[in-house]
Amino acid sequence: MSDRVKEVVPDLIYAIRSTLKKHGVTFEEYGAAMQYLIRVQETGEAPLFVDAFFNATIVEIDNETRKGTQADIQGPYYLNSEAYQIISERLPHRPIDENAQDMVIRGQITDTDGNPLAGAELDIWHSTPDGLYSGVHDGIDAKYCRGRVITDAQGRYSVKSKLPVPYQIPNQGPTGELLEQHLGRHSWRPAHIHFWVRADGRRDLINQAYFENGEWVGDDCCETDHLDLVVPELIENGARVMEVSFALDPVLVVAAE
Ligand code: MBD
Ligand code: FE
Repeated sequence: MSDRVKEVVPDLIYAIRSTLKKHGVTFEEYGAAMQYLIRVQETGEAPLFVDAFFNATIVEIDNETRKGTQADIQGPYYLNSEAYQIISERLPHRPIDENAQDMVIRGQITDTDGNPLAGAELDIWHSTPDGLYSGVHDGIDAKYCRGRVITDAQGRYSVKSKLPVPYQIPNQGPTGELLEQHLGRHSWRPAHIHFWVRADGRRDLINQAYFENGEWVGDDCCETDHLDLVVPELIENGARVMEVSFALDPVLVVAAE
């Protein structure tokens, strides 16, 4: 790891220095940037800020060595493994979301040859129907809109939940402010469902599914263009069905030095 730091960090510093020189950055601007970074830290937006600008690049690199389903950005709101209880039927929702639009998320996990993977685990998380993440925003209990499902003998899973909506990065915060006020961009992500899929002998896959015809699909402020999983519109018994299947690559074998 420390060898990697020696390899990567000097290049990073060089790239930043070249940019500062190219634009003749002044003391005043240097100070403003410093204050900005302090604000990112103080508002707790460091994970959001880093993911908004750099997560998609790491995903791009990771995808170069995948033959199965391509990965997508994780985003800042996974929390940790302990936040995920095994769910057999439905992800918990807040009592106030009882009348929100129902959703079914279902699909199959296979290897890259199409063989079903039984006992694969999916951690699933998404926003509340009013665009908030549990355990992160407004003191919402971390159990809501999160859960772990296990595939059956055919590699299939199915879980109910409530429909998420497009997500706006808080625009009073430094990340949203940079996007909107200083870069002239917007701060919206299309509605999405996050997945972290694991199976024995397979490479972990972090992914997201999007809604066909959803607002901001293809115009994500986090610039992820891995929209392989834009799920066609399907309604069954009043519930929006999200058919989301994944083909998992074998674990990466790193060549010995
Ligand atoms: C999100 O919900 C998200 O998934 C990402 C990647 C960034 C900000 C908010
Ligand atoms: Fe998200």
